Amino acid sequence: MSVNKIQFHDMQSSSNEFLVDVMQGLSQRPASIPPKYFYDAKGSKLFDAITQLPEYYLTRTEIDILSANADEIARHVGTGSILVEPGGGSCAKVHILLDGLKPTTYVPMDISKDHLRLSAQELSVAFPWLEIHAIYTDFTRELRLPQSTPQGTLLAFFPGSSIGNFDPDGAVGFLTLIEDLVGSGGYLLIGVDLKKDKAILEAAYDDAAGITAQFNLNLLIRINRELDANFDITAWKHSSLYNEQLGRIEMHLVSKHNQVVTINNTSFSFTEGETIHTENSYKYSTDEFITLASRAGFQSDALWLGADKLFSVHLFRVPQNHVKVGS
Ligand code: AVJ
Repeated sequence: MSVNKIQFHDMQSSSNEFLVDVMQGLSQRPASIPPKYFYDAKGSKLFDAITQLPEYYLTRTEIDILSANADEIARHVGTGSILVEPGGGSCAKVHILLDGLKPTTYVPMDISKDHLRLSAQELSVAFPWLEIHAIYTDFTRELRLPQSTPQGTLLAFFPGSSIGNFDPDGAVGFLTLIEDLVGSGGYLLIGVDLKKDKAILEAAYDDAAGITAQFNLNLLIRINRELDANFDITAWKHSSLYNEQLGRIEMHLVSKHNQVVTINNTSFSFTEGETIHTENSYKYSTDEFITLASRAGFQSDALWLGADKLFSVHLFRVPQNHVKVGS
């Protein structure tokens, strides 16, 4: 049975982190909530729907780039690697790479347990030769491999422009964790959304069908359900704007009028027009991102662009002789 080839490792930490983060974020002005909390069961479904939208070019463009260049990626990295995917709960894009890359082991890391279990099982059926070590963890806090991971060149895969959720310094910090994980001679294959026309960017985050608006507002529905809160969902509206100066899409929830919300017996007041900042999605030119990754110790190995330069996929490597300052 292929199921013998799957191992599950639970490395999850605290349980009331969601409450702590929401209370903290809403106590500040401007108020904010970390975007990782979008992804409850409903939020994950809505995100899947977003990836199918005509305006949301990111997913389909990245899949096209990976499909067209899977063999070339494999030629760079070589076969027999250990493929690690932080946030790889759906194991979706990795399918494209597996036939060419032939890694011995795939290590998806995700907080969404059920999602990860099901997709790891599906993947194991489709690729019976592949060893899968699925890790339940919040990779934004913890990025380490289980002791039982076999030897081999490490390749981290971080698709989807998820790196855009960090601000640039945070992105360097996270890439440094990845650099540490893959070590000298290791690789990073990462999808990064490119700077482009403001109208194209804003449409991608404010679609005509209103799915992104639902995705944003679902955060309040989740808070009501899980944290004993009383947000009036109809009193908030979705907003998505490209901040050209900072090179990022900002998503906010805008208060339609003055209101008071109670969460876990604590009251929070919001005035009309006040916002809760729910997500940043940074966009980078190819040069900007290569410079950013170099701050984390990565060297550019290859770069692929999608049709109309809508999206980029970078392959980085940690130089063999790379010695870290201070170690
Ligand atoms: C999953 C963070 C890459 O920023 O494009 C999509 C999330 N938010 N529409 C992105 C998202 C609104 C997405 N990432």
